[in-house]
Amino acid sequence: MMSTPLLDELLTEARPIWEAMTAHPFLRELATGHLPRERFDFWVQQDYRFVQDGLRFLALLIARAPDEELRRGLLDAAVAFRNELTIFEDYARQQGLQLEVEPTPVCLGYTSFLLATAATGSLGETLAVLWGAEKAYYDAWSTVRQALGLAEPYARWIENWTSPQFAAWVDWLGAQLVRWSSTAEYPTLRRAFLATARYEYLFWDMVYTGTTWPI
Ligand code: MP5
Repeated sequence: MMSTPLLDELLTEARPIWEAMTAHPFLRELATGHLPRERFDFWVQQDYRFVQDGLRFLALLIARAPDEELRRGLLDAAVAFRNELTIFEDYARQQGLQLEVEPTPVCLGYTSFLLATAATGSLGETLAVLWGAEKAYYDAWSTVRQALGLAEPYARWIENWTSPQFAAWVDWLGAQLVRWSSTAEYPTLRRAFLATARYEYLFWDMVYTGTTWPI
């Protein structure tokens, strides 16, 4: 994985929440085969919503990308996101799981934060948020893979977020973040990255506890 002073600084500052995220009971129970299937299915439903809004976020970012290299890399990612939706849809079909669900407060909060950043944040801030979300999934699913390998029924998801192609995409994004941010905006980037790490933790916690709207 790529390492630069900026990326190291972001990860170092977020370390406590990052470690809590990768050690979350949802991931621990998933990795040891003890996660109740209904908890996993709840994650499937909410993450499907997340990826759908992730595509809208990417589209906003593509529209703002100042050069061809950034635009094309993000376009390739949009195709990958689109293909990822079929993993969720295939699973839902096999399990008879409904995917048309309302986003929970945490899911809605996180996706609203993403879309607001892409619409009104700086380019560097938006890349910091995207790199944070992708690196979080790479690290989270890598801990699952270390314990479980490519075990069913999770193999396609584990493979999706731990493959060499995904690792290369996360690295490329980190390089774009370094390329498109100035040292003057580092404090803003740190805040955006930390908020992303906190939302990543909250997302696992929300699906683990089943936290949704009160009524
Ligand atoms: C990702 C995700 C990774 N699917 N869900 C959350 C809550 N965070 C990050 O994004 P992608 O588009 O699936 O690679």
